[in-house]
Amino acid sequence: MSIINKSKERKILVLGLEKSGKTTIILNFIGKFILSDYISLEETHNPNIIKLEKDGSKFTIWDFNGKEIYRNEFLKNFNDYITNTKEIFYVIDIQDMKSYDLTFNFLQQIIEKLEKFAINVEFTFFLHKYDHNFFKRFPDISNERIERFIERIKNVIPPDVFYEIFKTTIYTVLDKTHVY
Ligand SMILES: Nc1nc2c(ncn2[C@@H]2O[C@H](COP(=O)(O)OP(=O)(O)OP(=O)(O)O)[C@@H](O)[C@H]2O)c(=O)[nH]1
Ligand SMILES: [Mg+2]
Repeated sequence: MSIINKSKERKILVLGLEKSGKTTIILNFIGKFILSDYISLEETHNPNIIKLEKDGSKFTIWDFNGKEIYRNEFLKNFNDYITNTKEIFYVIDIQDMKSYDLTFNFLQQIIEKLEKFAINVEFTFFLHKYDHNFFKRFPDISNERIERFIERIKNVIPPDVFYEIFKTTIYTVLDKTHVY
């Protein structure tokens, strides 16, 4: 794999199914911790491009809408979107087990395109909505399914592609205030 990224800005595409938490994660990334920003979230106007500077680096973040129509549009115009991309944030709603196959399928199609056009981008996977009470509501079996799903993801990524996998939830953004 070769090419891409001549630009100094770090271009990140944020992809995944609808309502998986992409915009939430971006708000978090840009340091917005105001609760009303999260509660009032609506589906993303596709794509929403956000420019920001963080820790001395410039970022351009492309926040996509995860509905099928927009996923197909993304795949159709893949070359236009992927130009200069350094990294893909891939967001998965870990609670939405019935959609595991669907999101895996979308990921697979993205990887096939990257391989076809010999483009190497880094991946960060967000196994999102990993809320603590989720595991209280579901027994161990859910954990096993998640582990199997993580293995599927690992197996589909080509060996020369750098990736990281994180378990995330908005509920760990906790502001602790000393009251006495
Ligand atoms: N339980 C739970 N809900 C979350 C978490 N993160 C986000 N949500 C909720 O999930 C819903 C969808 O979040 P968004 O960030 O709008 O999802 P999106 O992937 O940007 O959705 P589209 O733009 O429609 O593709 C919102 O109601 C969020 O409040 C989380 O960690 N746990
Ligand atoms: Mg969104």
